[in-house]
Amino acid sequence: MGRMQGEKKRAAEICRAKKNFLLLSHVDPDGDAIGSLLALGLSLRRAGKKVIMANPDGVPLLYRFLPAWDEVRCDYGELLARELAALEVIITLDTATGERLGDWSRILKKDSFVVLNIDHHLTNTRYGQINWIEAASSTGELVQVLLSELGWEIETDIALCLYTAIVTDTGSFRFENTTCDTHRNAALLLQKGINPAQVTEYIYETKPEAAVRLLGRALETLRISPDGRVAWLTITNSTLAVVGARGEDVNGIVNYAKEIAGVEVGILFQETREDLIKVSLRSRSRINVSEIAQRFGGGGHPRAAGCRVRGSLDRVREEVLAGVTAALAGGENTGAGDSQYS
Ligand SMILES: [Mn+2]
Repeated sequence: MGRMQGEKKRAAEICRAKKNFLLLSHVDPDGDAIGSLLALGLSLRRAGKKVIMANPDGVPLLYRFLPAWDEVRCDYGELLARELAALEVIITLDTATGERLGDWSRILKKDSFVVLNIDHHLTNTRYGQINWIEAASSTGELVQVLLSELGWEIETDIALCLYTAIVTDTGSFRFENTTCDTHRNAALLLQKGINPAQVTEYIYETKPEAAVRLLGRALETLRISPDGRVAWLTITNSTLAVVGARGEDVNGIVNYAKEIAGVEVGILFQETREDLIKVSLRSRSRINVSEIAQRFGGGGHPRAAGCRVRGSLDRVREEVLAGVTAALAGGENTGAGDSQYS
C-alpha cells in the first residue's frame, strides 16, 4: 500500500510541476485506452500544460463521441523534432508493456524525459521510471483518483471520458473488477452531469451493420471441448472481408464463448496477418488467464487477458487450447484474492 500511495503522489507531483507532456495508450485501443488518454490529456491542458495525445492506432469510430478525439495523433513519424525536444514527460496509460505502444515504443528508448507508467494491469512490466500500477476497474478510474489527488476539477466532458473508460472495462459494471469504489467513483461522474443511457447508446447501440453480421459469422464457428469447460470462436481475415467489418468490430465477441453455461474459459482466435494470431481469453472464475497469456508473450487480468502468437491458426489454436486444458486440470493459481480486482 505504501508503495502505491508513494507512486500516486509522485505521479501527481509530476503532473503539477512539469509543462510538456506526451500521453500514450495501447495499440488496438478500447474504451479505457481512449477514455483515460483523453481525460488526463484534457485535464493537463486545462491546468495550462502543453500536451500531445497519441495512440498508435488512432481512435476507433465507436469512441468518436468523446471530446477532443480528433486531437489524438497516431503517426509517430509526424512527431516534429521541436516537439520531441520540448518534451519533459511521457505518460503511458493502460499499457502493460512497452511493445503495446507499437511504433511509439521507440520513444521509450530515449532517456531525455521521465516515463510515468499508469496502469491497472497487474502484469505490467514496470518499464517506466515511475510506475503506478494499482488494481482498479480501469485506468480511467486511476486517472479519476489522480485528478482528485491533484484537486483538479473534473468537468463534464472529462467525466464523460472517465465514465466511458469505467463502463467499458467493467462490461457495464458486470465483471469481477467492479467494486464499491468503482460504483462510488462512477456516481461522482454522474454528478458531473453524465447521462448513462446516452453513453450506453453511444457505446453499445450504434454498431455498424457489419459488426452484427460479423458476430453472426463468428458464432457459427463455436466449438466446445468434450467436457464443456472451454469454448472458442474463430475469426479469419476472410470473415472480416466478407462482411466488410473492421478489426475494432471484433471487440466483445469473445464474451459470447464465456457466457455459455458450464464454460470456464472462453477464447477468441483472430487472424490479424498471415502468421500472427490474436488470442483473447476470458475466464469465469477458476482460471487465471493472464498467466496463460503471459506464457505466450501477452498479459492482462486474471479474468480477461490476451496475446498475439506467431504461427498458423491451427497450430496456435492447438497450443493455446493445450495450455488452457492443462490449467483446468492442475490446481493453478486462480488469481483470486486481491489481484482479481484488476
Ligand atoms: Mn484497461
